[in-house]
Amino acid sequence: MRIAKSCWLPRDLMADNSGPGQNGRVAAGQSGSRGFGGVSSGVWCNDASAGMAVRLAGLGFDWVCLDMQHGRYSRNDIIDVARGFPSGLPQLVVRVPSCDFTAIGGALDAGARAVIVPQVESATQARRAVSATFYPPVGYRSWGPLSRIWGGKTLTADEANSSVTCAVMIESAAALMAVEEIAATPGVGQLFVGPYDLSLSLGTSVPALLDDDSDASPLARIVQTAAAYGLSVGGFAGTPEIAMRFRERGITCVAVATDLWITAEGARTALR
Ligand code: 3PY
Ligand code: MG
Repeated sequence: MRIAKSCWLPRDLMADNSGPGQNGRVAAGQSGSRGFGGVSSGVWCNDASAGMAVRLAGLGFDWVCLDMQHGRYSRNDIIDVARGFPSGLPQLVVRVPSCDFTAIGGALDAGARAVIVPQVESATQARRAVSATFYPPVGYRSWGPLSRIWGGKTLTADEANSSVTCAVMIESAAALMAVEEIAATPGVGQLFVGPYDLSLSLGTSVPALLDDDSDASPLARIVQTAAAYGLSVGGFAGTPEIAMRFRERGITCVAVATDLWITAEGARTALR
Protein backbone atom coordinates (compact mmCIF):
# COMPACT_ATOMS: atom_id res chain seq x y z
CA MET A 1 0.00 0.00 0.00
CA ARG A 2 1.32 3.44 -0.90
CA ILE A 3 0.43 6.41 1.27
CA ALA A 4 -0.19 9.72 -0.54
CA LYS A 5 2.67 12.01 0.41
CA SER A 6 0.34 14.97 0.75
CA CYS A 7 -1.64 13.43 3.62
CA TRP A 8 -1.08 13.89 7.34
CA LEU A 9 1.72 11.40 7.73
CA PRO A 10 5.09 12.70 8.91
CA ARG A 11 8.28 12.28 6.93
CA ASP A 12 9.42 9.03 8.48
CA LEU A 13 6.06 7.44 7.80
CA MET A 14 5.88 8.67 4.21
CA ALA A 15 8.13 5.95 2.93
CA ASP A 16 6.56 3.23 0.86
CA ASN A 17 5.50 0.68 3.47
CA SER A 18 4.27 -1.86 0.99
CA GLY A 19 7.05 -4.27 1.87
CA PRO A 20 7.02 -6.55 4.86
CA GLY A 21 9.00 -5.79 7.97
CA GLN A 22 8.91 -2.00 7.69
CA ASN A 23 5.84 -1.22 9.65
CA GLY A 24 4.84 -0.57 13.27
CA ARG A 25 7.71 1.83 13.73
CA VAL A 26 5.66 4.22 15.82
CA ALA A 27 5.49 1.50 18.46
CA ALA A 28 9.00 0.24 17.85
CA GLY A 29 10.82 -0.80 20.97
CA GLN A 30 7.65 -2.10 22.59
CA SER A 31 7.73 -5.57 21.13
CA GLY A 32 9.80 -7.94 23.20
CA SER A 33 9.31 -5.87 26.34
CA ARG A 34 6.84 -6.84 29.01
CA GLY A 35 3.82 -4.63 29.11
CA PHE A 36 1.49 -4.73 26.14
CA GLY A 37 3.23 -6.31 23.18
CA GLY A 38 5.69 -9.14 22.73
CA VAL A 39 5.18 -12.18 24.91
CA SER A 40 2.91 -11.01 27.67
CA SER A 41 -0.06 -11.96 29.81
CA GLY A 42 -2.84 -9.48 30.38
CA VAL A 43 -6.06 -9.49 32.33
CA TRP A 44 -9.31 -8.28 30.81
CA CYS A 45 -11.73 -6.33 32.98
CA ASN A 46 -15.44 -6.08 32.25
CA ASP A 47 -16.93 -5.10 35.56
CA ALA A 48 -16.41 -1.40 36.10
CA SER A 49 -14.89 -1.69 39.52
CA ALA A 50 -11.88 0.60 39.82
CA GLY A 51 -10.76 -1.17 43.00
CA MET A 52 -10.76 -4.59 41.33
CA ALA A 53 -8.85 -3.38 38.25
CA VAL A 54 -6.20 -1.68 40.40
CA ARG A 55 -5.95 -4.76 42.63
CA LEU A 56 -5.43 -6.97 39.58
CA ALA A 57 -2.71 -4.54 38.43
CA GLY A 58 -0.71 -5.57 41.49
CA LEU A 59 -0.97 -9.31 40.93
CA GLY A 60 1.68 -9.86 38.28
CA PHE A 61 -0.05 -9.29 34.94
CA ASP A 62 1.88 -7.44 32.25
CA TRP A 63 -1.13 -5.34 31.32
CA VAL A 64 -4.68 -4.68 32.43
CA CYS A 65 -7.31 -4.04 29.79
CA LEU A 66 -10.54 -2.19 30.55
CA ASP A 67 -13.29 -3.13 28.12
CA MET A 68 -15.47 -0.22 27.01
CA GLN A 69 -17.06 -2.19 24.15
CA HIS A 70 -18.66 -5.08 26.04
CA GLY A 71 -17.72 -4.25 29.62
CA ARG A 72 -19.25 -1.66 31.93
CA TYR A 73 -16.49 0.94 31.72
CA SER A 74 -17.41 4.54 31.01
CA ARG A 75 -14.92 7.34 30.50
CA ASN A 76 -15.25 8.27 34.19
CA ASP A 77 -14.55 4.69 35.24
CA ILE A 78 -11.38 4.65 33.11
CA ILE A 79 -10.22 7.80 34.89
CA ASP A 80 -10.98 6.26 38.29
CA VAL A 81 -8.83 3.24 37.45
CA ALA A 82 -6.04 5.41 36.03
CA ARG A 83 -5.90 7.49 39.22
CA GLY A 84 -5.07 4.46 41.33
CA PHE A 85 -3.00 2.62 38.73
CA PRO A 86 0.67 1.92 39.52
CA SER A 87 3.19 3.74 37.34
CA GLY A 88 5.49 1.69 35.09
CA LEU A 89 4.39 -1.91 34.69
CA PRO A 90 1.81 -3.30 34.26
CA GLN A 91 0.44 -1.11 31.53
CA LEU A 92 -3.08 0.21 31.37
CA VAL A 93 -4.84 -0.76 28.12
CA VAL A 94 -8.34 0.17 26.97
CA ARG A 95 -10.48 -1.64 24.44
CA VAL A 96 -12.46 1.32 23.09
CA PRO A 97 -16.11 0.85 22.06
CA SER A 98 -15.47 1.54 18.38
CA CYS A 99 -13.02 3.19 16.00
CA ASP A 100 -13.88 6.56 17.46
CA PHE A 101 -11.68 9.66 17.75
CA THR A 102 -13.15 10.79 21.07
CA ALA A 103 -13.07 7.38 22.72
CA ILE A 104 -9.48 6.69 21.65
CA GLY A 105 -8.26 10.13 22.73
CA GLY A 106 -10.17 9.91 26.02
CA ALA A 107 -8.61 6.57 26.93
CA LEU A 108 -5.12 7.87 26.15
CA ASP A 109 -5.77 11.15 27.99
CA ALA A 110 -6.57 9.09 31.08
CA GLY A 111 -3.21 7.34 30.80
CA ALA A 112 -3.77 4.20 28.73
CA ARG A 113 -0.55 3.06 27.04
CA ALA A 114 -2.39 1.10 24.37
CA VAL A 115 -5.79 1.14 22.76
CA ILE A 116 -7.41 -1.93 21.25
CA VAL A 117 -9.75 -0.86 18.47
CA PRO A 118 -12.52 -3.35 17.64
CA GLN A 119 -13.85 -4.43 14.25
CA VAL A 120 -11.26 -2.83 11.99
CA GLU A 121 -11.87 -4.16 8.49
CA SER A 122 -9.92 -1.95 6.09
CA ALA A 123 -6.86 0.23 5.73
CA THR A 124 -9.13 3.26 5.88
CA GLN A 125 -10.39 2.24 9.31
CA ALA A 126 -6.87 1.35 10.45
CA ARG A 127 -5.68 4.83 9.39
CA ARG A 128 -8.54 6.36 11.34
CA ALA A 129 -7.52 4.41 14.46
CA VAL A 130 -3.87 5.41 14.04
CA SER A 131 -4.65 9.07 13.47
CA ALA A 132 -6.76 9.19 16.63
CA THR A 133 -3.97 7.52 18.64
CA PHE A 134 -1.01 9.74 17.76
CA TYR A 135 -0.38 13.46 18.12
CA PRO A 136 0.61 15.56 15.09
CA PRO A 137 2.47 15.22 12.90
CA VAL A 138 1.67 11.50 12.97
CA GLY A 139 -2.06 11.83 13.56
CA TYR A 140 -4.46 14.39 14.95
CA ARG A 141 -4.89 13.32 18.56
CA SER A 142 -5.88 16.39 20.55
CA TRP A 143 -3.76 17.57 23.50
CA GLY A 144 -5.41 17.10 26.91
CA PRO A 145 -3.68 14.59 29.20
CA LEU A 146 -5.45 14.25 32.53
CA SER A 147 -2.87 12.59 34.74
CA ARG A 148 -1.60 15.93 36.07
CA ILE A 149 -4.94 16.26 37.88
CA TRP A 150 -3.89 13.45 40.22
CA GLY A 151 -0.19 14.28 40.18
CA GLY A 152 0.76 11.66 37.62
CA LYS A 153 3.47 12.02 34.97
CA THR A 154 2.39 13.71 31.77
CA LEU A 155 4.08 12.41 28.64
CA THR A 156 5.20 14.92 26.06
CA ALA A 157 3.72 14.52 22.60
CA ASP A 158 6.94 12.89 21.39
CA GLU A 159 7.07 10.52 24.36
CA ALA A 160 3.43 9.57 23.82
CA ASN A 161 3.95 9.05 20.09
CA SER A 162 6.87 6.75 20.69
CA SER A 163 5.37 4.73 23.53
CA VAL A 164 1.67 4.31 22.82
CA THR A 165 0.43 1.28 20.88
CA CYS A 166 -2.48 1.20 18.47
CA ALA A 167 -3.77 -2.39 18.29
CA VAL A 168 -6.47 -3.16 15.77
CA MET A 169 -8.78 -6.10 16.13
CA ILE A 170 -9.02 -8.68 13.39
CA GLU A 171 -12.34 -10.31 14.07
CA SER A 172 -14.33 -10.80 10.88
CA ALA A 173 -14.08 -12.44 7.48
CA ALA A 174 -13.76 -8.94 5.96
CA ALA A 175 -10.86 -8.08 8.27
CA LEU A 176 -9.16 -11.35 7.39
CA MET A 177 -9.47 -10.54 3.69
CA ALA A 178 -7.95 -7.09 4.31
CA VAL A 179 -5.38 -8.17 6.91
CA GLU A 180 -2.38 -7.34 4.69
CA GLU A 181 -3.48 -3.76 3.99
CA ILE A 182 -4.42 -3.28 7.64
CA ALA A 183 -1.01 -4.54 8.81
CA ALA A 184 0.70 -2.34 6.22
CA THR A 185 -0.92 0.80 7.64
CA PRO A 186 1.86 2.89 9.22
CA GLY A 187 1.33 3.29 12.94
CA VAL A 188 -0.57 0.06 13.50
CA GLY A 189 1.45 -1.65 16.21
CA GLN A 190 -0.43 -4.88 16.79
CA LEU A 191 -3.02 -7.18 15.24
CA PHE A 192 -5.33 -8.35 18.02
CA VAL A 193 -7.52 -11.41 17.46
CA GLY A 194 -11.12 -11.46 18.66
CA PRO A 195 -11.82 -15.19 18.42
CA TYR A 196 -15.51 -14.99 19.27
CA ASP A 197 -16.49 -12.49 16.59
CA LEU A 198 -14.04 -14.01 14.14
CA SER A 199 -15.53 -17.48 14.50
CA LEU A 200 -19.08 -16.09 14.30
CA SER A 201 -18.22 -14.23 11.12
CA LEU A 202 -16.51 -17.27 9.58
CA GLY A 203 -19.39 -19.56 10.52
CA THR A 204 -17.22 -21.69 12.76
CA SER A 205 -16.59 -22.02 16.49
CA VAL A 206 -13.76 -20.92 18.78
CA PRO A 207 -12.61 -24.54 19.38
CA ALA A 208 -12.60 -25.22 15.61
CA LEU A 209 -10.69 -21.99 15.00
CA LEU A 210 -8.08 -23.06 17.57
CA ASP A 211 -7.93 -26.64 16.28
CA ASP A 212 -7.15 -25.57 12.72
CA ASP A 213 -3.37 -25.94 12.53
CA SER A 214 -3.06 -25.69 8.75
CA ASP A 215 -0.77 -23.04 7.25
CA ALA A 216 -3.82 -21.45 5.61
CA SER A 217 -5.86 -21.26 8.81
CA PRO A 218 -7.30 -17.86 9.83
CA LEU A 219 -5.03 -17.64 12.89
CA ALA A 220 -1.95 -18.63 10.89
CA ARG A 221 -2.78 -15.98 8.32
CA ILE A 222 -3.01 -13.28 10.99
CA VAL A 223 0.18 -14.42 12.74
CA GLN A 224 2.14 -14.67 9.47
CA THR A 225 0.95 -11.23 8.34
CA ALA A 226 1.85 -9.64 11.67
CA ALA A 227 5.31 -11.19 11.48
CA ALA A 228 5.78 -10.06 7.88
CA TYR A 229 5.07 -6.45 8.85
CA GLY A 230 7.03 -6.49 12.12
CA LEU A 231 3.93 -6.20 14.30
CA SER A 232 3.15 -7.96 17.53
CA VAL A 233 0.12 -10.19 17.59
CA GLY A 234 -2.30 -10.41 20.46
CA GLY A 235 -5.65 -11.85 21.29
CA PHE A 236 -8.46 -12.23 23.75
CA ALA A 237 -8.39 -15.68 25.33
CA GLY A 238 -10.26 -15.10 28.59
CA THR A 239 -9.12 -18.38 30.13
CA PRO A 240 -5.65 -19.88 30.61
CA GLU A 241 -6.66 -22.91 28.50
CA ILE A 242 -7.49 -20.81 25.46
CA ALA A 243 -4.43 -18.66 26.18
CA MET A 244 -2.27 -21.76 25.92
CA ARG A 245 -3.88 -22.69 22.59
CA PHE A 246 -3.28 -19.15 21.34
CA ARG A 247 0.39 -19.33 22.25
CA GLU A 248 0.70 -22.64 20.40
CA ARG A 249 -0.61 -20.77 17.34
CA GLY A 250 1.94 -17.96 17.74
CA ILE A 251 -0.32 -15.39 19.38
CA THR A 252 1.86 -13.99 22.12
CA CYS A 253 0.28 -10.89 23.72
CA VAL A 254 -2.66 -12.61 25.35
CA ALA A 255 -5.51 -11.64 27.67
CA VAL A 256 -5.21 -14.82 29.71
CA ALA A 257 -8.15 -14.25 32.06
CA THR A 258 -11.00 -11.90 32.81
CA ASP A 259 -11.87 -10.28 36.13
CA LEU A 260 -15.09 -12.29 36.16
CA TRP A 261 -13.28 -15.59 35.46
CA ILE A 262 -10.80 -14.84 38.27
CA THR A 263 -13.64 -14.12 40.69
CA ALA A 264 -15.45 -17.33 39.75
CA GLU A 265 -12.25 -19.41 40.02
CA GLY A 266 -11.51 -17.83 43.40
CA ALA A 267 -15.00 -18.74 44.60
CA ARG A 268 -14.62 -22.30 43.31
CA THR A 269 -11.28 -22.65 45.09
CA ALA A 270 -12.68 -21.25 48.33
CA LEU A 271 -15.64 -23.62 48.28
CA ARG A 272 -13.72 -26.79 47.46
C1 3PY B 1 -13.99 -11.36 20.43
O1 3PY B 1 -13.57 -12.49 20.70
O2 3PY B 1 -14.69 -11.10 19.45
C2 3PY B 1 -13.69 -10.24 21.32
O3 3PY B 1 -13.87 -9.13 20.95
C3 3PY B 1 -13.19 -10.54 22.69
O4 3PY B 1 -13.66 -9.62 23.61
MG1 MG C 1 -15.19 -8.94 19.36
